[in-house]
Amino acid sequence: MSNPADTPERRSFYNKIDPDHLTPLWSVLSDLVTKEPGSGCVPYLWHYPIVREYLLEAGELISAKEAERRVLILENPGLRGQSRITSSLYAGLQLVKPGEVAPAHRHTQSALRFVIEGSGAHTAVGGEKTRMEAGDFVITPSWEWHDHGNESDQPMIWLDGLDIPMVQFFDASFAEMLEQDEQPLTRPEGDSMARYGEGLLPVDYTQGTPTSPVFNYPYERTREALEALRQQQQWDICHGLKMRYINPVSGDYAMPTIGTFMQLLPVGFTTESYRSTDATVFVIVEGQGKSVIGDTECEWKPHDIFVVPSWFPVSHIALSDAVLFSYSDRPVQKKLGLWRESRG
Ligand code: 1HN
Repeated sequence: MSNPADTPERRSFYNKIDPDHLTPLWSVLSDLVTKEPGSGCVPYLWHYPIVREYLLEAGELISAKEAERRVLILENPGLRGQSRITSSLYAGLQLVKPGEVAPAHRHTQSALRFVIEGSGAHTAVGGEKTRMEAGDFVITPSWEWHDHGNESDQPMIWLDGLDIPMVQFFDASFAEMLEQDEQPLTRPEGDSMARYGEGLLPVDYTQGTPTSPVFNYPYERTREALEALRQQQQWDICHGLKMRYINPVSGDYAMPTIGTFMQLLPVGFTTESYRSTDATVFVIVEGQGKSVIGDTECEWKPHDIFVVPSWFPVSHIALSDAVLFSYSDRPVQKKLGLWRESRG
């Protein structure tokens, strides 16, 4: 499919209608309705040690309080200047140093934290504090107050994943700061896990929002589940052993706009080529290996971050036992009836 050629008569017609804010569809149709996905989003891998150095340097340049959030944005090389790692999602690496506070605010954008490094720093969400460890997946639902602090003696670094481009697309951004740096705590630490995350729910509980009421999914539990399941040796040819994080109330994804996943690939495992329409951000939790994304080869080590664009075939090769966290806009595409995958 290509657009009809311009002729002098046609161009003069286009120029004539232009001041009235009109433009011909036939000149742009094949760019609007493409045979296959193709946004400009490209495969790319960020080596963690490089970004980590820069982030620590940023830590000498500006405080978490002054920055509000001290973050280096991971910008897809094909989408520079747009604060996007994929067309629909944002990613950044955030540093909170010992003694710092990232002040309380709230916004309509939903956020996930995936903890890369450090131990014992906290985030407070909706009146409850949770201490974070490497590998934990932590949620900040839309419009919940959240602030971060670090009472440990080491810097903490995590990946922020947000649905910023989606909210931008819908022009539905609202945000506000709390007067105090830290929100008042109304529930003890562990309350939401006990209430919602133990295979139990308060007897008359009905959920008001689409986001999981569990807001910290500790890596310790996730890793234990993967380890128990690997004993079965039932490997999916495209995914190895791959689980999705759920909202225990509905069984749906933990967040309405972002799907999150954790997978284990045993040493020597090579996945069959797989593609899907949800461009996906991967974080290496454990292990070493390589992913072939279209024609691009990405060699990875722990804490590296890479992106697989929509409809690019991907195959992973584990050179040691490997654990990969990933996130994408799959819940949205599925709800809209848009999501497609192709295996093998
Ligand atoms: C945000 O609230 C956080 O709370 C991190 O840590 C990154 C990027 C854009 C908008 C809000 C946070 C963010 C953000």
